[in-house]
Amino acid sequence: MRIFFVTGNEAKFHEASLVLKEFGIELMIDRGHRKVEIQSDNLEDIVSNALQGICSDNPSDYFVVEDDGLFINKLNGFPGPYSSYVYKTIGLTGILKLMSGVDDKTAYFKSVVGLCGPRVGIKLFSGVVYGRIAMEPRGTEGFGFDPIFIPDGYDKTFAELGIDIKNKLSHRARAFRALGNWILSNL
Ligand code: ITT
Ligand code: NA
Repeated sequence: MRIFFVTGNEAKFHEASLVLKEFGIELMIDRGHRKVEIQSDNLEDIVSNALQGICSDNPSDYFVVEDDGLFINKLNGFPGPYSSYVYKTIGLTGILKLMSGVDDKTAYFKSVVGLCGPRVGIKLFSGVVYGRIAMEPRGTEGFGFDPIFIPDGYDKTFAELGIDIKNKLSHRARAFRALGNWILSNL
């Protein structure tokens, strides 16, 4: 089975394809379609809306869209659904500044993955990884907020741990594993 992943983020694509490979599912990157993102504080709404347009135009193919957020507890879940914008504007240093002097550094990543296609309609899957914000950026692997996120059970950031460990426990790996399991038992 072949699925198109509509994303502009090659690193997300790479991580997701390694996970779906475990299920014998081939993921192809789709740079042609646009993931139209509505303004919403809900990752699920963003994903279903983005999928609707794509799938009604291409009813015989399978498509996946993913939206993520980094939710920092002491900041009431900020940046959450605004993570992409916040990453591009204030960036890692901006987040670290907001967190300086804050004792509770706990945070989590959430991924919502949506699938649409024949015999599916729209199905949503999610994954979460809990952890904390680092004191300073560390590590060179990964992307986005990886240099400042330390998953529970580790003392290193995702950017230090690398893709093999990240893909065992990340929000994305968990959401795509849920997708893979659903496909194996339903399609
Ligand atoms: P799409 O084209 O798929 O939308 P994107 O990079 O815009 O790709 P999102 O809007 O889903 O992705 O992601 C929101 C932000 O969260 C974005 O700035 C990423 O850098 C960051 N992010 C998402 N997953 C991450 C991960 O696994 N590690 C670090 N940062 C991540
Ligand atoms: Na995005």
